[in-house]
Amino acid sequence: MARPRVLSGIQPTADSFHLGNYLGAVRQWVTMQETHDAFYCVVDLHAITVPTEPDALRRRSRVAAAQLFAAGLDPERSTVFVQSHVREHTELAWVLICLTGMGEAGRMTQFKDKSAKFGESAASVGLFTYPILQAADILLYQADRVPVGADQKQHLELTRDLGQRFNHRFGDTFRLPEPYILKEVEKITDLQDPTAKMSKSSSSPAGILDVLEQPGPLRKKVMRAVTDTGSEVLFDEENKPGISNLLRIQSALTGTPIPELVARYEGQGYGTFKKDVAEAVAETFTPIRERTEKLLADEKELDRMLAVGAGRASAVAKETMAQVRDKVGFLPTL
Ligand code: AQP
Repeated sequence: MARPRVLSGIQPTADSFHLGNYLGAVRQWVTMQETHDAFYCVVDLHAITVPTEPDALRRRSRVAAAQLFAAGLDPERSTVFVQSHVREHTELAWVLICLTGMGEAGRMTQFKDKSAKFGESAASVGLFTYPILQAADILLYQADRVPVGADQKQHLELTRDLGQRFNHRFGDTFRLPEPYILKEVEKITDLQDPTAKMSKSSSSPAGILDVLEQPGPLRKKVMRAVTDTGSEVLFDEENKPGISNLLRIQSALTGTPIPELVARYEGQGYGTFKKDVAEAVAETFTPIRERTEKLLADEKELDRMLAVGAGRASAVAKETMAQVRDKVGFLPTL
């Protein structure tokens, strides 16, 4: 039987992924390549929904791709590609935009959060239609599962709605994808503001743990993470959001269940616990950083790997798009 298909994407919006991206998404991607027909993309078209310098975009797209391979994606088993290399993403997005109601798009909370930064009228139309492009990314590949963090739940609901609407109006075309969200790591929070999600664009440098950061600064940041009053290491999201976030991180990185960690650090205070978290973060990130640096040292080879991914992705995307064109009523090109 054919393996279920997985599709996910990540934005090249910073010079490094952070711990939230890694635990909430990339680590699942690596695991899922063992059991799924895997498609993963660096979503550069999404990145330009906010003002972006061309040189920064080029650099960050390569850095993002290199980190994906360095984190364990195997180019033989996973199709890793850059979104803008496959033209069908924008083409399908347009068709889906025409099926989306203004009110429906206006309910997307990520747009509200992100546009608040510029003021809603200064935000681009691209930022407004971001979730529809995301729906196109997913539907184009007939994905069964989409591993993401909790912040993407609403966008996946829109994806299913649009897929269903298209199928209903034009006949069965798209597979409806299920989100794949690991509860334990669905929202890694900012070290300085443990109620907010750790985010490339909105966390302060002290609140974010970057995959490509050196072990020294990483350790320092964990040791300086905002903790809560009291001194006991307990999992209590409401009263101890800082310690609870660190417990979630430590549990995910070491594979130790949270109750076991709580028992281990009983009576030891925050210091010992934080030191161990810092160690686990540095140990996880160091080999990924080293492999990323190696991959970036040979840009030609990295670009070649991405071209192979784009070729495989295009073959699938073209097939879906041919059906869509015909069903919508576009004339064939002779
Ligand atoms: N803090 C987080 N905890 C768990 N998962 C997270 N993800 C992001 N932050 C966390 C997941 O990472 C994947 C890729 O994210 P993205 O690049 O599409 O951008 P995002 O979700 O908007 O993340 P950022 O860091 O906040 O980026 P910017 O600042 O560029 O918008 C997604 O699966 C996401 O759920």
